[in-house]
Amino acid sequence: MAPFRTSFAVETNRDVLLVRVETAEAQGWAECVAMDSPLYSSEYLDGAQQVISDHLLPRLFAADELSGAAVGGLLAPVRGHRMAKSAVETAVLDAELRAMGMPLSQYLGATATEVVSGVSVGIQDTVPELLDAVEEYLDAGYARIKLKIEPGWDLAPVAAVRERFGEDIVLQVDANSAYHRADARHLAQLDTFGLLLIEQPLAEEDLAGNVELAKVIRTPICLDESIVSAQDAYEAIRTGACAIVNIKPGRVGGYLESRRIHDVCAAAGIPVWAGGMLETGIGRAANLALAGLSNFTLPSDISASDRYYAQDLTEPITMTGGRVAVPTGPGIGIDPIPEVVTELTTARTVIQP
Ligand code: OSB
Ligand code: MG
Repeated sequence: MAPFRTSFAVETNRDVLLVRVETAEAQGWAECVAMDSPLYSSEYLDGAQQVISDHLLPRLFAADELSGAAVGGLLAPVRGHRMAKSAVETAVLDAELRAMGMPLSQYLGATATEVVSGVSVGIQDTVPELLDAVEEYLDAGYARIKLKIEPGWDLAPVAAVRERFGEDIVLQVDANSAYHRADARHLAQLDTFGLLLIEQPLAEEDLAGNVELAKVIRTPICLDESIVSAQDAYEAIRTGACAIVNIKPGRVGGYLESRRIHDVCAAAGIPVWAGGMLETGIGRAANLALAGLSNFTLPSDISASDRYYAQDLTEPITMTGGRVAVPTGPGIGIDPIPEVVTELTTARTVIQP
């Protein structure tokens, strides 16, 4: 993949953990979005793999009956590890829905047939390189541009993009928690650029900091890392810590918790959009199903497969006219291409009851 730089890391290769569940009726697939190192959040790939094998699956094997809806309760005694839990729950749900012939979108209650597609643009070495990258995505048809920012790469790149592409492009920024409360006045200078939102300006734990920040800046604050449950979303909204929520199923423990967050936000009049974690087609397809819910009113970080991957694990997900179609097949609605998975597989573990 093309290198993707954020305030927390540079990603040039992605090791992907796929979970495949086999039941008597069907098989189900899911992608674990944990990254190599615990820099975006505390979870990381090897840890996720270990907690799935040693702590999550034994709890499912011990259950008399299993359904996607039951997984959350069975895994609740295990603290945290939401990305790992999400992968397990989604694979079980996918198998169940494939056996029933029901798309995940329908199961979740989604009605949209396509989703407005935005693209996340990493931190570049120079502003001209950034402008080239943004131009390429706008030419491709992406409906919204998100710029990764960090101290030293914020006002100037945003100003340059506005200057070059005008007021009409939909633009937002993501700090991945790189700023502090003391940076409020600095961040307020972003207000002149008409940004749709600023994502996760402060530390994951500093919910109250956003309440303070919101008194100083006019750009709406959207939370990503800080929201790991529906309860968090409720609390952030109640206290005024955010005006918008980014929902990532991995971060919050799965698609069912994602739907609860969607519902909490909808009830409070808070718009949501689907975040991304550089997923392959497996994770991307499931995110599309979720993003078809009615309160996903802002463009999502669900771009085409070719934004990151020359060769996806599935048939490529494509974007046309700034939109990506919600899959219509049963379950997540997409399958890994066996030869591609075989070729790229570096390790495989079979865990049985
Ligand atoms: O903060 O939204 C984020 C990628 C990896 C980890 C965190 C984030 C991101 C992105 C890219 O912004 C989203 C995508 O295109 O998948
Ligand atoms: Mg983010």
